[in-house]
Amino acid sequence: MYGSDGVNDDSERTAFRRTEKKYKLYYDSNSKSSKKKKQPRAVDLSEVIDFKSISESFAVNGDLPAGVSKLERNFDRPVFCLDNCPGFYFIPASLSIEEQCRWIKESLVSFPQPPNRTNHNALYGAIHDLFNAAKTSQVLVKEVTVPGEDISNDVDANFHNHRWASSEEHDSSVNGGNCRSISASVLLRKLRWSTLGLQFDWSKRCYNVSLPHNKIPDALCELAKKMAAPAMAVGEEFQPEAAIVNYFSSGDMLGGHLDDMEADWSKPIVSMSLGCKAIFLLGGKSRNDEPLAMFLRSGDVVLMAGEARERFHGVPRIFTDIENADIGSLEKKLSDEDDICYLEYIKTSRININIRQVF
Ligand SMILES: O=C(O)CCC(=O)C(=O)O
Repeated sequence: MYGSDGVNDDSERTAFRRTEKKYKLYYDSNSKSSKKKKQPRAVDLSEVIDFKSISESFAVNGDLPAGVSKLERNFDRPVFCLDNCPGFYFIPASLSIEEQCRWIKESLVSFPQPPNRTNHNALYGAIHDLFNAAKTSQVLVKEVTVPGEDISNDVDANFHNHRWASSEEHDSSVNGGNCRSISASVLLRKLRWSTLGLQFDWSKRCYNVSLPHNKIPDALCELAKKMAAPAMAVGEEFQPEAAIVNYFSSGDMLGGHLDDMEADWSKPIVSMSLGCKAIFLLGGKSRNDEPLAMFLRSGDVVLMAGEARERFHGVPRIFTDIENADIGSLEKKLSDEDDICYLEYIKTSRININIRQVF
């Protein structure tokens, strides 16, 4: 799902691709070659819909721009809709700062814990306690126990028999024996997704109900049920059965796609944004349809249900620079010594938790 930096032949072929390219992070070519810090290429953001300012002016004078309306439904904050996109709902600043901090921490500490799977499973097997290991500068070590084994020819790169070791311990074992290692902080930076509840099998693009899994934590279920309400038929309750947590760092993007593996598309996907600001593209049923671009900030919730689920969507850009990341309140809230490790991560990252009813 993550796009690469490479500009390939069909990169300009569809309207969706062209818009992705417009907003994607590129560095100015002349600053790349110099010794100076690379500068992101300037991009025109004037066409990006900003629901924060829409919400602020709506609160002051009740005005809304053409094409945007407020859902006439009892909810504890304004829910905005796009007139040309039934089933799409935007709830700006829906999560309190406390909720944002809580779910950032859970996303880093508990969501990647087995039996939940992450992108690291394929290469390293199940990894326990990744965030704490990164915090304490641990390295993941695989000891090669078979005498005479040639590591370089070992095609099975799985670290299934791994353990965490301190750097010093690791250094001494390197001196004395045969082992491979990777630091926890590198693995944390390379964490791209984790899955909660029913586990999604990316290779087959389907839910694999036979994979071991835990239920989605109750508190997240309750939150998702509450947030889903504007998109649910009156009297029906959303049933959270699976969630995908996406982790983005600077330069990462989520290419245009559909989420089409759930049985009942009338049920919403509840999508929560945490950390650095991003651009979200909402396209049409074909990649040839021109997508709308909108900002997603920490605490925003998006619902996609019914017809909106047939629309291509993606995230071409996250902003990690101080002026644009828009995480001032999070920075304040996470400034205690105990929370610095979370702050360090989220200052240059974005997390998206999207929760689904599968059946
Ligand atoms: O990161 C986001 O806001 C969107 C995530 C998404 O579209 C997905 O995981 O299917």
